[in-house]
Amino acid sequence: MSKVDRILDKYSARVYKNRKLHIIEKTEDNHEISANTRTIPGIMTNRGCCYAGCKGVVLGPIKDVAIITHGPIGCGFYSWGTRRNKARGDKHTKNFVEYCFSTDMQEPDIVFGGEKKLKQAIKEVVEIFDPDAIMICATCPVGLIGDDIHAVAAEAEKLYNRKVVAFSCEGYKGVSQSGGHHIANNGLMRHIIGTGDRVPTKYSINILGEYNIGGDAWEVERILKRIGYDIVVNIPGDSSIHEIENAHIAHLNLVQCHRSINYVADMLKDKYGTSWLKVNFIGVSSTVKSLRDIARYFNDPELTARTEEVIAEELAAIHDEMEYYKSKLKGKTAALFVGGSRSHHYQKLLKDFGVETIMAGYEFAHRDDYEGREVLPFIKEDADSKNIESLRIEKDERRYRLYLSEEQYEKLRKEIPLDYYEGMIKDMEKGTIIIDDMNHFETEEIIRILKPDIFFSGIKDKYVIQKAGILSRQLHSYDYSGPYAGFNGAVNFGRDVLMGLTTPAWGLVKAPWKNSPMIEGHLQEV
Ligand code: CFM
Ligand code: HCA
Repeated sequence: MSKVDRILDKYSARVYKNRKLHIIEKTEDNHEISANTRTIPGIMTNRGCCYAGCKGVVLGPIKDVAIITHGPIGCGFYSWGTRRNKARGDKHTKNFVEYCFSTDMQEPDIVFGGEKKLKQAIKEVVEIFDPDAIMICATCPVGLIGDDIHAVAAEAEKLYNRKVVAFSCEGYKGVSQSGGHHIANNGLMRHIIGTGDRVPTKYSINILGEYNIGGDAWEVERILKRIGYDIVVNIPGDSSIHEIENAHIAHLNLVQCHRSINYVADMLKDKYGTSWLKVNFIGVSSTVKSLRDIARYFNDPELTARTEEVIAEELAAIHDEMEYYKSKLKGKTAALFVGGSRSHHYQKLLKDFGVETIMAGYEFAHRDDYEGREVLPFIKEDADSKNIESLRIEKDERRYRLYLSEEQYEKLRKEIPLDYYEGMIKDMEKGTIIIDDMNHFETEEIIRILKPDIFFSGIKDKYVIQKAGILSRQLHSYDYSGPYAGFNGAVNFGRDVLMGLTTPAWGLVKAPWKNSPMIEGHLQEV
Protein backbone atom coordinates (compact mmCIF):
# COMPACT_ATOMS: atom_id res chain seq x y z
CA MET A 1 0.00 0.00 0.00
CA SER A 2 1.34 3.48 -0.88
CA LYS A 3 2.06 5.97 1.90
CA VAL A 4 -0.93 8.07 0.82
CA ASP A 5 -3.27 5.06 0.92
CA ARG A 6 -1.99 4.12 4.37
CA ILE A 7 -2.87 7.62 5.63
CA LEU A 8 -6.32 7.45 4.03
CA ASP A 9 -6.99 3.81 4.90
CA LYS A 10 -9.37 4.28 7.85
CA TYR A 11 -11.65 6.83 6.17
CA SER A 12 -15.20 6.14 5.05
CA ALA A 13 -15.70 6.17 1.26
CA ARG A 14 -17.07 9.74 1.32
CA VAL A 15 -14.27 11.22 3.40
CA TYR A 16 -11.69 9.18 1.46
CA LYS A 17 -12.91 10.65 -1.83
CA ASN A 18 -12.56 14.19 -0.51
CA ARG A 19 -9.26 13.87 1.35
CA LYS A 20 -7.55 11.97 -1.48
CA LEU A 21 -7.58 15.19 -3.51
CA HIS A 22 -5.68 17.00 -0.73
CA ILE A 23 -2.91 14.45 -0.14
CA ILE A 24 -0.27 13.63 -2.74
CA GLU A 25 3.07 11.90 -2.97
CA LYS A 26 5.54 13.90 -5.03
CA THR A 27 6.54 12.23 -8.27
CA GLU A 28 8.34 13.71 -11.28
CA ASP A 29 5.36 15.50 -12.69
CA ASN A 30 2.45 15.71 -10.25
CA HIS A 31 2.18 19.27 -9.06
CA GLU A 32 -1.56 19.43 -8.66
CA ILE A 33 -3.40 19.43 -5.36
CA SER A 34 -6.84 20.48 -4.21
CA ALA A 35 -6.69 23.45 -1.81
CA ASN A 36 -8.67 26.37 -0.38
CA THR A 37 -11.88 24.33 -0.20
CA ARG A 38 -14.30 23.85 2.67
CA THR A 39 -13.21 21.52 5.47
CA ILE A 40 -15.58 18.58 5.93
CA PRO A 41 -17.78 19.52 8.93
CA GLY A 42 -16.84 17.51 11.99
CA ILE A 43 -13.23 17.01 10.99
CA MET A 44 -10.73 18.54 13.42
CA THR A 45 -8.97 21.07 11.19
CA ASN A 46 -6.15 23.37 12.31
CA ARG A 47 -7.62 26.29 10.37
CA GLY A 48 -8.78 29.61 11.80
CA CYS A 49 -11.46 32.09 10.75
CA CYS A 50 -11.73 35.14 8.51
CA TYR A 51 -11.56 37.55 11.48
CA ALA A 52 -8.32 35.84 12.61
CA GLY A 53 -6.79 36.39 9.17
CA CYS A 54 -7.82 40.04 8.97
CA LYS A 55 -7.50 41.33 12.52
CA GLY A 56 -5.13 38.82 14.03
CA VAL A 57 -2.73 38.38 11.15
CA VAL A 58 -2.58 41.23 8.65
CA LEU A 59 -3.76 44.27 10.64
CA GLY A 60 -2.66 43.23 14.14
CA PRO A 61 1.04 44.10 13.76
CA ILE A 62 0.40 47.74 12.68
CA LYS A 63 1.47 49.48 15.85
CA ASP A 64 0.00 53.00 15.97
CA VAL A 65 -3.54 51.97 15.07
CA ALA A 66 -6.17 51.03 17.64
CA ILE A 67 -8.01 48.01 16.28
CA ILE A 68 -11.47 47.66 17.79
CA THR A 69 -12.98 44.21 17.66
CA HIS A 70 -16.71 44.77 17.28
CA GLY A 71 -18.30 41.70 18.80
CA PRO A 72 -18.68 39.59 21.91
CA ILE A 73 -15.57 39.70 24.07
CA GLY A 74 -14.30 36.19 23.26
CA CYS A 75 -13.06 37.09 19.77
CA GLY A 76 -11.06 40.05 21.03
CA PHE A 77 -9.79 38.14 24.04
CA TYR A 78 -8.61 35.08 22.14
CA SER A 79 -6.86 37.16 19.49
CA TRP A 80 -5.11 39.25 22.13
CA GLY A 81 -1.37 38.77 22.21
CA THR A 82 -1.41 35.20 21.00
CA ARG A 83 0.67 35.94 17.92
CA ARG A 84 4.26 36.88 18.70
CA ASN A 85 4.64 39.79 16.32
CA LYS A 86 6.91 42.30 18.00
CA ALA A 87 6.68 46.08 17.71
CA ARG A 88 8.59 48.98 19.20
CA GLY A 89 7.12 52.41 19.73
CA ASP A 90 9.20 55.54 20.16
CA LYS A 91 8.53 59.14 21.00
CA HIS A 92 6.96 59.73 17.58
CA THR A 93 5.18 56.41 17.16
CA LYS A 94 2.59 54.97 19.50
CA ASN A 95 2.43 51.25 20.01
CA PHE A 96 -0.88 49.49 20.72
CA VAL A 97 0.19 46.02 19.63
CA GLU A 98 -0.15 44.62 23.13
CA TYR A 99 -3.59 46.13 23.70
CA CYS A 100 -6.98 44.60 23.02
CA PHE A 101 -9.92 46.88 22.22
CA SER A 102 -13.40 45.41 22.01
CA THR A 103 -17.01 46.57 22.15
CA ASP A 104 -17.92 43.56 24.30
CA MET A 105 -21.33 43.08 22.66
CA GLN A 106 -24.04 41.64 24.86
CA GLU A 107 -27.42 40.07 24.09
CA PRO A 108 -29.31 43.44 24.02
CA ASP A 109 -26.79 44.72 21.42
CA ILE A 110 -27.46 41.68 19.29
CA VAL A 111 -31.21 42.27 19.55
CA PHE A 112 -31.29 46.07 19.20
CA GLY A 113 -28.09 46.63 17.16
CA GLY A 114 -24.52 47.35 18.20
CA GLU A 115 -23.75 50.58 16.34
CA LYS A 116 -24.34 52.78 19.41
CA LYS A 117 -21.86 50.74 21.39
CA LEU A 118 -19.32 50.91 18.57
CA LYS A 119 -19.59 54.71 18.41
CA GLN A 120 -19.07 54.87 22.18
CA ALA A 121 -16.01 52.58 21.92
CA ILE A 122 -14.47 54.80 19.24
CA LYS A 123 -15.09 57.89 21.41
CA GLU A 124 -13.41 56.23 24.40
CA VAL A 125 -10.45 55.03 22.31
CA VAL A 126 -9.90 58.56 20.99
CA GLU A 127 -10.21 60.17 24.42
CA ILE A 128 -8.03 57.70 26.28
CA PHE A 129 -5.45 56.57 23.69
CA ASP A 130 -5.52 59.18 20.92
CA PRO A 131 -4.33 56.70 18.24
CA ASP A 132 -3.13 57.88 14.82
CA ALA A 133 -5.88 55.83 13.19
CA ILE A 134 -8.64 53.40 14.15
CA MET A 135 -9.65 50.16 12.52
CA ILE A 136 -12.86 48.29 13.22
CA CYS A 137 -13.00 44.53 12.69
CA ALA A 138 -16.34 42.76 12.56
CA THR A 139 -16.99 39.38 14.14
CA CYS A 140 -19.72 36.88 13.14
CA PRO A 141 -22.76 38.41 14.92
CA VAL A 142 -22.10 41.84 13.42
CA GLY A 143 -22.66 40.51 9.92
CA LEU A 144 -25.68 38.51 11.03
CA ILE A 145 -27.49 41.47 12.64
CA GLY A 146 -26.37 43.93 9.93
CA ASP A 147 -24.59 46.70 11.86
CA ASP A 148 -23.30 49.22 9.31
CA ILE A 149 -19.73 49.51 10.56
CA HIS A 150 -18.63 51.36 7.42
CA ALA A 151 -21.13 54.16 8.03
CA VAL A 152 -20.02 54.38 11.67
CA ALA A 153 -16.37 54.55 10.48
CA ALA A 154 -17.11 57.31 7.94
CA GLU A 155 -18.92 59.38 10.55
CA ALA A 156 -16.16 58.88 13.14
CA GLU A 157 -13.49 59.80 10.59
CA LYS A 158 -15.07 63.24 10.16
CA LEU A 159 -15.81 63.66 13.85
CA TYR A 160 -12.35 62.80 15.13
CA ASN A 161 -10.30 63.96 12.16
CA ARG A 162 -8.26 60.81 11.64
CA LYS A 163 -8.50 57.68 9.51
CA VAL A 164 -11.16 55.24 10.67
CA VAL A 165 -11.44 52.14 8.49
CA ALA A 166 -13.91 49.30 8.91
CA PHE A 167 -13.32 45.71 7.83
CA SER A 168 -16.23 43.33 7.25
CA CYS A 169 -14.22 40.29 8.23
CA GLU A 170 -16.93 38.27 9.97
CA GLY A 171 -15.41 34.96 11.05
CA TYR A 172 -17.76 32.79 9.00
CA LYS A 173 -16.72 34.29 5.66
CA GLY A 174 -14.83 31.94 3.36
CA VAL A 175 -13.20 28.66 4.30
CA SER A 176 -10.27 29.78 6.50
CA GLN A 177 -8.30 32.83 7.64
CA SER A 178 -7.30 33.36 4.01
CA GLY A 179 -10.43 35.38 3.17
CA GLY A 180 -9.52 37.73 6.02
CA HIS A 181 -6.09 38.41 4.51
CA HIS A 182 -7.79 39.47 1.29
CA ILE A 183 -10.26 41.78 3.08
CA ALA A 184 -7.41 43.39 5.06
CA ASN A 185 -5.29 43.84 1.89
CA ASN A 186 -8.21 45.50 0.08
CA GLY A 187 -8.84 47.89 2.97
CA LEU A 188 -5.18 48.91 3.21
CA MET A 189 -5.06 49.54 -0.51
CA ARG A 190 -8.36 51.40 -0.70
CA HIS A 191 -7.93 53.64 2.32
CA ILE A 192 -4.29 53.95 3.28
CA ILE A 193 -1.69 53.10 0.62
CA GLY A 194 -1.13 56.00 -1.75
CA THR A 195 -2.07 58.77 0.68
CA GLY A 196 1.51 59.57 1.78
CA ASP A 197 3.79 62.07 0.11
CA ARG A 198 7.27 60.73 0.84
CA VAL A 199 9.77 61.00 -2.01
CA PRO A 200 11.66 57.82 -2.89
CA THR A 201 15.42 57.52 -2.89
CA LYS A 202 17.59 55.48 -5.24
CA TYR A 203 17.06 52.10 -3.57
CA SER A 204 13.58 52.45 -2.06
CA ILE A 205 11.91 49.09 -1.50
CA ASN A 206 8.98 47.62 0.43
CA ILE A 207 8.93 44.32 2.23
CA LEU A 208 5.48 42.75 1.99
CA GLY A 209 4.34 39.99 4.33
CA GLU A 210 7.03 39.91 7.00
CA TYR A 211 5.18 39.72 10.33
CA ASN A 212 8.06 40.23 12.73
CA ILE A 213 7.33 37.04 14.60
CA GLY A 214 10.05 36.73 17.26
CA GLY A 215 11.79 39.77 15.69
CA ASP A 216 12.27 38.29 12.18
CA ALA A 217 11.61 41.62 10.41
CA TRP A 218 14.27 43.35 12.48
CA GLU A 219 16.89 40.85 11.32
CA VAL A 220 15.80 41.17 7.67
CA GLU A 221 15.82 44.97 7.90
CA ARG A 222 19.25 44.92 9.53
CA ILE A 223 20.71 43.07 6.54
CA LEU A 224 18.95 45.16 3.89
CA LYS A 225 19.95 48.40 5.60
CA ARG A 226 23.58 47.26 5.80
CA ILE A 227 23.56 46.91 2.03
CA GLY A 228 22.08 50.37 1.63
CA TYR A 229 18.39 49.83 0.86
CA ASP A 230 15.85 52.38 1.94
CA ILE A 231 12.92 50.42 3.36
CA VAL A 232 9.81 52.50 2.81
CA VAL A 233 7.71 50.08 4.81
CA ASN A 234 7.48 46.48 5.85
CA ILE A 235 3.78 45.61 5.76
CA PRO A 236 2.78 44.81 8.42
CA GLY A 237 5.42 43.75 11.00
CA ASP A 238 6.32 46.60 13.39
CA SER A 239 4.87 49.09 10.90
CA SER A 240 3.31 52.49 11.36
CA ILE A 241 0.26 53.54 9.38
CA HIS A 242 2.24 56.54 8.13
CA GLU A 243 4.81 54.23 6.55
CA ILE A 244 2.03 52.21 4.90
CA GLU A 245 0.62 55.43 3.40
CA ASN A 246 3.83 55.66 1.32
CA ALA A 247 4.02 52.06 0.07
CA HIS A 248 3.28 53.17 -3.50
CA ILE A 249 6.57 55.06 -3.90
CA ALA A 250 8.91 52.05 -3.68
CA HIS A 251 10.68 50.81 -6.81
CA LEU A 252 10.28 47.16 -5.94
CA ASN A 253 8.12 45.06 -3.60
CA LEU A 254 9.75 42.11 -1.88
CA VAL A 255 7.11 39.50 -1.16
CA GLN A 256 8.01 37.32 1.82
CA CYS A 257 4.63 35.70 2.55
CA HIS A 258 2.97 35.19 -0.79
CA ARG A 259 -0.24 33.82 0.69
CA SER A 260 -1.30 36.69 2.91
CA ILE A 261 -0.18 39.73 0.92
CA ASN A 262 -0.01 38.89 -2.79
CA TYR A 263 -3.18 40.97 -3.18
CA VAL A 264 -1.34 44.16 -2.15
CA ALA A 265 1.60 43.19 -4.40
CA ASP A 266 -0.75 42.68 -7.35
CA MET A 267 -2.71 45.86 -6.69
CA LEU A 268 0.50 47.90 -6.42
CA LYS A 269 1.54 46.45 -9.73
CA ASP A 270 -1.79 47.20 -11.40
CA LYS A 271 -2.10 50.70 -10.01
CA TYR A 272 1.49 51.91 -9.83
CA GLY A 273 3.36 49.46 -12.04
CA THR A 274 5.65 48.30 -9.23
CA SER A 275 7.00 44.82 -9.89
CA TRP A 276 7.27 42.31 -7.10
CA LEU A 277 9.94 39.80 -6.36
CA LYS A 278 9.25 36.69 -4.31
CA VAL A 279 11.93 36.52 -1.65
CA ASN A 280 12.60 34.16 1.24
CA PHE A 281 14.65 35.35 4.16
CA ILE A 282 14.26 32.07 6.02
CA GLY A 283 17.44 30.05 5.55
CA VAL A 284 21.01 31.07 4.79
CA SER A 285 21.10 30.00 1.15
CA SER A 286 17.68 31.50 0.43
CA THR A 287 18.64 34.78 2.11
CA VAL A 288 21.76 34.94 -0.06
CA LYS A 289 19.71 34.17 -3.18
CA SER A 290 17.11 36.80 -2.31
CA LEU A 291 19.76 39.47 -1.73
CA ARG A 292 21.37 38.68 -5.08
CA ASP A 293 18.00 38.80 -6.88
CA ILE A 294 17.24 42.24 -5.43
CA ALA A 295 20.67 43.56 -6.47
CA ARG A 296 20.14 42.15 -9.96
CA TYR A 297 16.88 44.05 -10.23
CA PHE A 298 18.58 47.39 -9.51
CA ASN A 299 21.51 46.38 -11.71
CA ASP A 300 23.96 48.83 -10.21
CA PRO A 301 27.62 47.62 -9.97
CA GLU A 302 28.16 49.47 -6.70
CA LEU A 303 25.09 47.91 -5.10
CA THR A 304 26.04 44.47 -6.40
CA ALA A 305 29.53 44.79 -4.93
CA ARG A 306 28.14 45.96 -1.59
CA THR A 307 25.67 43.05 -1.59
CA GLU A 308 28.50 40.55 -2.07
CA GLU A 309 30.56 42.25 0.64
CA VAL A 310 27.72 42.03 3.18
CA ILE A 311 26.96 38.42 2.23
CA ALA A 312 30.63 37.45 2.70
CA GLU A 313 30.84 39.16 6.10
CA GLU A 314 27.55 37.71 7.34
CA LEU A 315 28.48 34.19 6.20
CA ALA A 316 31.88 34.42 7.87
CA ALA A 317 30.28 35.55 11.13
CA ILE A 318 27.94 32.54 11.38
CA HIS A 319 30.16 29.93 9.71
CA ASP A 320 31.43 28.06 12.77
CA GLU A 321 28.09 27.82 14.54
CA MET A 322 26.29 26.77 11.37
CA GLU A 323 28.87 24.02 10.78
CA TYR A 324 28.53 22.81 14.36
CA TYR A 325 24.72 22.58 14.21
CA LYS A 326 24.89 21.00 10.79
CA SER A 327 27.25 18.29 12.04
CA LYS A 328 24.69 17.43 14.74
CA LEU A 329 21.47 17.75 12.72
CA LYS A 330 22.48 16.24 9.40
CA GLY A 331 20.36 13.27 8.37
CA LYS A 332 17.37 14.04 10.61
CA THR A 333 13.89 14.10 9.09
CA ALA A 334 11.16 16.70 9.48
CA ALA A 335 7.42 17.15 8.91
CA LEU A 336 6.09 20.68 8.47
CA PHE A 337 2.54 21.86 8.77
CA VAL A 338 1.95 25.63 8.99
CA GLY A 339 -0.42 28.25 7.60
CA GLY A 340 0.27 29.30 4.04
CA SER A 341 3.95 29.99 3.44
CA ARG A 342 6.28 28.76 6.15
CA SER A 343 6.15 25.10 5.18
CA HIS A 344 7.97 26.07 1.98
CA HIS A 345 10.34 28.63 3.52
CA TYR A 346 11.52 26.43 6.38
CA GLN A 347 12.40 23.52 4.10
CA LYS A 348 15.24 25.69 2.82
CA LEU A 349 16.53 26.46 6.30
CA LEU A 350 16.32 22.79 7.24
CA LYS A 351 18.31 21.92 4.11
CA ASP A 352 21.05 24.31 5.28
CA PHE A 353 21.46 21.94 8.25
CA GLY A 354 21.12 18.76 6.19
CA VAL A 355 17.65 18.01 7.60
CA GLU A 356 15.38 16.29 5.11
CA THR A 357 11.70 17.26 4.82
CA ILE A 358 9.56 14.18 4.36
CA MET A 359 6.13 15.80 4.62
CA ALA A 360 4.90 19.36 4.23
CA GLY A 361 1.50 20.98 4.13
CA TYR A 362 -0.54 24.09 4.58
CA GLU A 363 -3.65 24.95 6.58
CA PHE A 364 -5.16 27.41 4.12
CA ALA A 365 -2.82 27.92 1.15
CA HIS A 366 -4.29 28.24 -2.33
CA ARG A 367 -3.21 26.17 -5.29
CA ASP A 368 -0.74 28.84 -6.43
CA ASP A 369 1.19 28.50 -3.15
CA TYR A 370 1.61 24.79 -3.90
CA GLU A 371 1.82 24.85 -7.68
CA GLY A 372 3.26 28.29 -8.45
CA ARG A 373 1.98 31.22 -10.46
CA GLU A 374 3.10 33.78 -12.94
CA VAL A 375 1.55 37.22 -13.29
CA LEU A 376 1.25 39.04 -16.57
CA PRO A 377 3.84 41.79 -16.83
CA PHE A 378 3.07 45.45 -16.50
CA ILE A 379 3.80 46.73 -19.97
CA LYS A 380 4.26 50.34 -20.90
CA GLU A 381 3.23 50.38 -24.51
CA ASP A 382 5.42 53.18 -25.70
CA ALA A 383 8.51 51.98 -23.85
CA ASP A 384 11.73 52.40 -25.77
CA SER A 385 13.12 48.99 -26.71
CA LYS A 386 16.79 49.97 -26.87
CA ASN A 387 18.10 49.95 -23.35
CA ILE A 388 16.62 48.15 -20.37
CA GLU A 389 18.87 49.82 -17.82
CA SER A 390 17.88 53.36 -18.70
CA LEU A 391 14.22 52.41 -18.65
CA ARG A 392 14.23 50.48 -15.48
CA ILE A 393 13.57 53.43 -13.25
CA GLU A 394 11.98 56.51 -14.70
CA LYS A 395 10.71 59.46 -12.76
CA ASP A 396 7.03 60.20 -13.05
CA GLU A 397 5.92 63.12 -10.90
CA ARG A 398 6.74 61.99 -7.39
CA ARG A 399 6.68 58.32 -8.11
CA TYR A 400 8.98 55.97 -9.97
CA ARG A 401 7.77 53.23 -12.18
CA LEU A 402 9.12 50.29 -14.04
CA TYR A 403 8.52 51.06 -17.68
CA LEU A 404 9.20 48.11 -19.91
CA SER A 405 8.16 46.82 -23.26
CA GLU A 406 7.15 43.19 -23.57
CA GLU A 407 10.57 42.09 -24.91
CA GLN A 408 12.41 44.03 -22.25
CA TYR A 409 10.24 42.52 -19.57
CA GLU A 410 10.89 39.03 -20.89
CA LYS A 411 14.64 39.67 -20.90
CA LEU A 412 14.58 40.98 -17.34
CA ARG A 413 12.31 38.12 -16.25
CA LYS A 414 14.91 35.62 -17.43
CA GLU A 415 17.46 37.17 -15.09
CA ILE A 416 15.22 37.66 -12.04
CA PRO A 417 12.00 35.87 -11.11
CA LEU A 418 9.78 38.98 -11.22
CA ASP A 419 6.03 38.70 -10.53
CA TYR A 420 6.49 34.98 -10.28
CA TYR A 421 6.29 32.38 -7.56
CA GLU A 422 7.40 28.83 -8.12
CA GLY A 423 5.26 27.28 -5.36
CA MET A 424 6.23 24.69 -2.77
CA ILE A 425 5.75 21.40 -4.59
CA LYS A 426 8.36 21.99 -7.32
CA ASP A 427 10.97 22.41 -4.62
CA MET A 428 10.20 19.14 -2.85
CA GLU A 429 11.95 15.81 -3.30
CA LYS A 430 10.43 12.82 -5.05
CA GLY A 431 8.61 10.56 -2.61
CA THR A 432 7.77 13.28 -0.09
CA ILE A 433 4.18 13.77 1.03
CA ILE A 434 2.18 16.98 0.61
CA ILE A 435 -1.00 17.43 2.66
CA ASP A 436 -3.48 20.29 2.42
CA ASP A 437 -5.66 21.21 5.44
CA MET A 438 -4.25 18.31 7.43
CA ASN A 439 -6.46 17.30 10.36
CA HIS A 440 -5.70 15.85 13.76
CA PHE A 441 -6.33 12.28 12.74
CA GLU A 442 -3.92 12.62 9.82
CA THR A 443 -1.31 14.22 12.11
CA GLU A 444 -1.33 11.07 14.21
CA GLU A 445 -1.17 8.88 11.12
CA ILE A 446 1.85 10.84 9.82
CA ILE A 447 3.63 10.30 13.15
CA ARG A 448 2.84 6.56 13.01
CA ILE A 449 3.64 5.99 9.33
CA LEU A 450 6.45 8.44 8.50
CA LYS A 451 8.04 8.73 11.98
CA PRO A 452 9.68 12.14 11.50
CA ASP A 453 12.38 13.15 14.01
CA ILE A 454 10.87 16.64 14.33
CA PHE A 455 7.36 17.92 13.73
CA PHE A 456 7.06 21.63 13.02
CA SER A 457 3.53 23.00 13.40
CA GLY A 458 1.36 24.99 15.83
CA ILE A 459 -0.19 25.00 19.27
CA LYS A 460 -3.24 22.95 18.34
CA ASP A 461 -1.28 19.77 17.75
CA LYS A 462 1.92 20.43 19.72
CA TYR A 463 1.03 18.31 22.71
CA VAL A 464 -0.29 15.40 20.68
CA ILE A 465 3.12 15.29 18.97
CA GLN A 466 5.07 15.56 22.21
CA LYS A 467 3.00 12.87 23.86
CA ALA A 468 3.98 10.62 20.95
CA GLY A 469 7.61 11.18 22.01
CA ILE A 470 8.51 13.37 19.04
CA LEU A 471 10.04 16.84 19.17
CA SER A 472 7.51 19.54 18.36
CA ARG A 473 8.67 23.03 17.42
CA GLN A 474 6.11 25.72 16.73
CA LEU A 475 6.72 27.56 13.48
CA HIS A 476 4.01 30.14 14.23
CA SER A 477 5.24 31.40 17.61
CA TYR A 478 8.74 29.86 17.55
CA ASP A 479 7.92 28.57 21.06
CA TYR A 480 8.72 32.10 22.30
CA SER A 481 12.21 32.09 20.76
CA GLY A 482 13.50 33.74 17.57
CA PRO A 483 14.29 35.49 15.40
CA TYR A 484 14.71 32.67 12.89
CA ALA A 485 15.02 34.82 9.76
CA GLY A 486 18.21 35.94 8.02
CA PHE A 487 21.73 34.96 9.03
CA ASN A 488 21.54 35.35 12.80
CA GLY A 489 18.10 33.76 12.82
CA ALA A 490 19.43 30.62 11.15
CA VAL A 491 21.88 30.14 14.03
CA ASN A 492 19.10 30.60 16.62
CA PHE A 493 17.01 28.02 14.77
CA GLY A 494 19.85 25.47 14.65
CA ARG A 495 20.47 25.94 18.37
CA ASP A 496 16.78 25.55 19.31
CA VAL A 497 16.26 22.44 17.18
CA LEU A 498 19.41 20.80 18.51
CA MET A 499 18.42 21.61 22.10
CA GLY A 500 15.00 20.12 21.46
CA LEU A 501 16.37 16.94 19.94
CA THR A 502 19.01 16.31 22.56
CA THR A 503 16.85 16.85 25.63
CA PRO A 504 16.54 13.60 27.60
CA ALA A 505 12.76 14.18 27.84
CA TRP A 506 11.92 11.95 24.86
CA GLY A 507 13.39 8.89 26.53
CA LEU A 508 11.08 9.54 29.47
CA VAL A 509 7.88 9.75 27.48
CA LYS A 510 6.22 6.45 28.24
CA ALA A 511 2.63 5.63 29.04
CA PRO A 512 2.35 5.18 32.85
CA TRP A 513 1.00 1.64 32.51
CA LYS A 514 4.19 0.62 30.74
CA ASN A 515 6.23 1.58 33.83
CA SER A 516 4.04 0.38 36.69
CA PRO A 517 1.40 -2.34 36.93
CA MET A 518 -2.15 -1.31 36.15
CA ILE A 519 -4.65 -1.18 38.97
CA GLU A 520 -7.43 -3.45 37.93
CA GLY A 521 -10.78 -3.93 39.56
CA HIS A 522 -14.38 -4.82 38.89
CA LEU A 523 -17.70 -3.30 39.77
CA GLN A 524 -19.70 -5.09 42.36
CA GLU A 525 -23.43 -5.09 42.30
CA VAL A 526 -24.97 -3.81 45.54
FE1 CFM B 1 1.93 34.22 6.00
FE2 CFM B 1 2.35 34.42 8.45
FE3 CFM B 1 2.16 32.09 7.16
FE4 CFM B 1 -0.04 33.61 7.43
FE5 CFM B 1 -0.67 32.60 9.90
FE6 CFM B 1 1.71 33.46 10.92
FE7 CFM B 1 1.52 31.12 9.64
MO1 CFM B 1 0.43 31.48 11.96
S1 CFM B 1 0.83 35.47 7.38
S2 CFM B 1 0.65 32.48 5.79
S3 CFM B 1 -1.99 33.49 8.44
S4 CFM B 1 3.68 33.53 7.11
S5 CFM B 1 -0.23 33.65 11.65
S6 CFM B 1 2.99 35.14 10.38
S7 CFM B 1 2.59 31.66 11.40
S8 CFM B 1 -0.45 30.55 10.09
S9 CFM B 1 2.59 30.14 7.87
C1 HCA C 1 -4.07 32.18 13.43
C2 HCA C 1 -2.83 32.61 14.16
C3 HCA C 1 -1.77 31.56 14.25
C4 HCA C 1 -2.13 30.45 15.20
C5 HCA C 1 -0.96 29.66 15.65
C6 HCA C 1 -1.13 28.22 16.07
C7 HCA C 1 -0.46 32.25 14.71
O1 HCA C 1 -4.03 31.29 12.59
O2 HCA C 1 -5.11 32.75 13.68
O3 HCA C 1 -2.12 27.57 15.75
O4 HCA C 1 -0.21 27.77 16.73
O5 HCA C 1 0.54 32.14 14.05
O6 HCA C 1 -0.48 32.88 15.77
O7 HCA C 1 -1.52 31.03 12.96
